[in-house]
Amino acid sequence: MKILISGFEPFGNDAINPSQDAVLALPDEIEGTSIIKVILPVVRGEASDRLKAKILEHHPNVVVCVGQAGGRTGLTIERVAINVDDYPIPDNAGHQPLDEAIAPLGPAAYLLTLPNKAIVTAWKAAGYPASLSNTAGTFLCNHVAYACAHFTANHFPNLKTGFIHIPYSTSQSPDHPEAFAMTPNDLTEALTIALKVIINPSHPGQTLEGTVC
Ligand code: PCA
Repeated sequence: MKILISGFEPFGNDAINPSQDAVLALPDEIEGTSIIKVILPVVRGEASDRLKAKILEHHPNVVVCVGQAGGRTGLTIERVAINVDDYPIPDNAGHQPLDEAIAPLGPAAYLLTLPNKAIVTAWKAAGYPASLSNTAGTFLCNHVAYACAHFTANHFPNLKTGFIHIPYSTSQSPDHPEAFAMTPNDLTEALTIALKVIINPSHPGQTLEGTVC
């Protein structure tokens, strides 16, 4: 089994993106499963193109995308990605589409297919604040989640895809003193826990074969 996991480069006013650091800190193998890592630019089009190229290169069984959601007060896993680009700030190349479709002929939304609730349960059991989120926003994270789901629905329908938003890391606390943050080690551990749930789904009613939301 192979899992492709992506993080993002820093964007906006932040010099660090904890998703990049947490993804790169993961081991190359967990419980016999290869963990393939890729860091995506925060640039419309380029981010999903790089992810699609990695899918075509490695043919993973699962794709887990990870991004920063500064200001959230815990780990969140996304239930849905919507067919909307409506950027609150410009991306790293200066694009700021407003109310545009990601895929003009695509469906309005995709329900993502990771074992969301099992992952939230495992995070909570490890003592981390965590919840299922019903919006990935309308910036690059939602864009990549949607583009990945759309691409795989059309080309690799058995491939499971999903999106994890992590909060700020404590290494960003000097710039965001009031915001909730987790240590870099805990963020990497949280991703490891999510990957272990995906590798060994055991939550009743929710496995890789079917997500009960
Ligand atoms: N977070 C942004 C884009 C990149 C990232 O890490 C988002 O939530 O859309």
